[in-house]
Amino acid sequence: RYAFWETQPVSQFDDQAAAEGPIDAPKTVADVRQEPYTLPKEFEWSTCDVNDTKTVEEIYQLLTFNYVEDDDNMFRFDYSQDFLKWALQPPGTRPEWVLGVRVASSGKLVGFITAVPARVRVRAAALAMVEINYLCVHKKLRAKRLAPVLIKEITRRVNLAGIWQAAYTAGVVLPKPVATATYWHRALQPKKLITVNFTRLAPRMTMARTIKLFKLPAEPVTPGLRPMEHRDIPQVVALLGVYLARFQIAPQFDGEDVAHYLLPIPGVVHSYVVEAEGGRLTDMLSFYTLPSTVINNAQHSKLAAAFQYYTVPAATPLAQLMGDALVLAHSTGHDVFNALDIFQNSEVLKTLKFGIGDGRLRYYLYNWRVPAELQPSDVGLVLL
Ligand code: NHW
Ligand code: EN5
Repeated sequence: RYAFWETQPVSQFDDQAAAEGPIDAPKTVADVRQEPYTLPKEFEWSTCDVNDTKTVEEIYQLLTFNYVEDDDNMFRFDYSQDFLKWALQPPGTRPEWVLGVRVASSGKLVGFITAVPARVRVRAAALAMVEINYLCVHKKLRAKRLAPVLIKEITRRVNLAGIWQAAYTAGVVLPKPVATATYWHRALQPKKLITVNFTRLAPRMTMARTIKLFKLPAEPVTPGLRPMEHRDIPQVVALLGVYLARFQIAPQFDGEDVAHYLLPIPGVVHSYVVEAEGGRLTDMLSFYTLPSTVINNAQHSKLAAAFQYYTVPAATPLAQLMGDALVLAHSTGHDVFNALDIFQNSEVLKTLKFGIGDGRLRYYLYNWRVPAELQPSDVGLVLL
């Protein structure tokens, strides 16, 4: 059934109880194959420099036309070039982990996969990992077994740095999810969402009543809420450290990580802190901008989605913080706010008028076994 994944050090569906921890026998960098894996002869490997304007444009084009779609092929993610440059260069980035496949004769980019370093805690174990993302094969080259070669080559390149575990998410079912999360959606521009068939007018609802139902205030309600700044980094590290400790799987962010992943970047990542008397930060919220192409619609070609990122409720209730995130996403031009049922979100999604989506997001670990599948509420990790 899974000709490739059965050969990999991942939990299998029929795994009998085994000890928590690595699946492969321990290795050293000296054990790692030195030569790149062999591609079919018409293709070649290409390390992609995202700071090169031409290269990032090529990556953007490949993903915009060939990356993830919903189950009915109505929307396709449209990660911006600024987003990709941000997501692919966190602290500790290695250039050889932005891996492309090109057609040898023309140089056309037709395959892609990336790894970024991350410290991720899985239950009691803090692991030096990579996060794998942006696996993509051009639509015309599907089902030719290129994906397994991309995965093996990025694994080799990561292993050469002495890293043996990875975390990744996917909509599809593979051996074997560590958790399965569900997407929820909160309409910010209901009329547009209905026009593009992202959602439908509810039975016995008029457009006017729908617009009123989803109307949001112009300003957030939390006193002291303001955009995050550089000087906030130490306090944000502390807030996140305390909060993420509750989850069974969560990143461990240091100051450099927080600076990279959370300082606001216009049109990419939006982060706000709640400042109390004396400059003490009590809570934070963040979301990122990830538009989708609307695949076949006469009126609109893009959908502007905001995705919940890291949110830390402490002095402010989660429902209020998330409510303010909706207000801020609305006022910055987003059409919909998406969140998963991870963190403590399940407690607030319905109250905030989120509706359940048709998409699932499975969380996976490479070369790490957990004793049992986790609940979405055990997950404190967001991959971009
Ligand atoms: S999930 C998004 C993945 N990308 C897309 O869905 C874009 C649209 N689709 C495509 O581009 C986020 C192609 O359909 C892809 C497959 C490239 C997906 N993950 O080449 P073949 C990520 O980026 C397996 C893993 O013939 P294709 C996370 C499939 O089950 N495996 O198919 C990425 C089959 O294996 P099997 C996937 O359609 C994590 C084999 O690929 C997969 O032309 C990567 C078929 O290959 C997916 N999303 O290309 C793993 N989709 O066993 C990282 C299909 O069933 C692991 N497959 O025979 C860790 C590595 C690092 C470790 C370091 C210690
Ligand atoms: C790597 N970082 O399925 C991630 N999106 O629900 C890669 N559905 O937008 C893997 N089908 O439910 C990502 N509207 C996997 C996700 C792939 C994309 C995906 C889903 C998530 C989605 C929308 C549109 C569905 C169109 C038809 C959806 C209904 C929402 C509605 C909101 C208002 C209240 C009722 C429900």
